Amino acid sequence: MEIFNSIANPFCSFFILGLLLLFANAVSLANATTHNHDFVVQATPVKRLCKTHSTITVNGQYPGPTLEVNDGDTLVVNVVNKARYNVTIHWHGIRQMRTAWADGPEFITQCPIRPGGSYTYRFTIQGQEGTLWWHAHSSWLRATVYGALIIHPKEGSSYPFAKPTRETPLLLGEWWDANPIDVIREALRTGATPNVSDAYTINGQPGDFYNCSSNDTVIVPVDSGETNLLRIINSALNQQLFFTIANHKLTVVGADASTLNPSPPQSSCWDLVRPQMF
Ligand SMILES: [Cu+2]
Repeated sequence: MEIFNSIANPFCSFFILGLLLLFANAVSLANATTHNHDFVVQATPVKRLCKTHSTITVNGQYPGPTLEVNDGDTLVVNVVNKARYNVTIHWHGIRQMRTAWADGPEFITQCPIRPGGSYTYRFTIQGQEGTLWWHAHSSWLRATVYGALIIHPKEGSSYPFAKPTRETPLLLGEWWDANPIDVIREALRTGATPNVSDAYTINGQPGDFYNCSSNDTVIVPVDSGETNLLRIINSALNQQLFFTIANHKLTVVGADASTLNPSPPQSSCWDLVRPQMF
């Protein structure tokens, strides 16, 4: 009997500890959500700088859809390739914990999705919050196949700074008045640097300095005195970009899906080393 007790007691404590761990795990997973999305990669007529191109997009949108999740959530994205190029999607800045095959760079973590094929990415966001982005990781498809990936704090927790009045994603990009795939192919063929882009874009729009663009400038409405959270993504391919707002100071509260604490730096201009996200 005594022998039985000395074995049974430690076993019993391990059993209870195991039950407690299981329970704690279930509680932490209770609020986590699984987000299902379909990404159809397809040629879409897009008119910029007075000319319509057959542009590769996701779901016909340029830039592509914005994904919004909470820390702890799972993303399931079924990518269907209806374009004539190979494609993969990279989830830029996501720490792929035990899901390295979902990272996306072609020929590094996966074979490309062939025209007519599909692939489902599945991963969980763990311990990250802020602004990231997703983009194609095959050739130069990422010139037009990209979008914002916004990670809100875990359900029930808040930002470590005052709640902003508004949140606005700003995706800075480049537009070629040509097929971007042709631009990189030509550069590889000749050994020269790729042709520079024909316009810089904000949320896919070149703005009113460019031809045929004056009606499509991105306008973010703000009221005097309010605090705005700008989610700035440098989705340009080749250029280093600088971001500033005339007569305003910017406070950086986070970078690369981490918040900066406790005293965020202030400046009037930020240098965005590609492809950083603030
Ligand atoms: Cu990337």
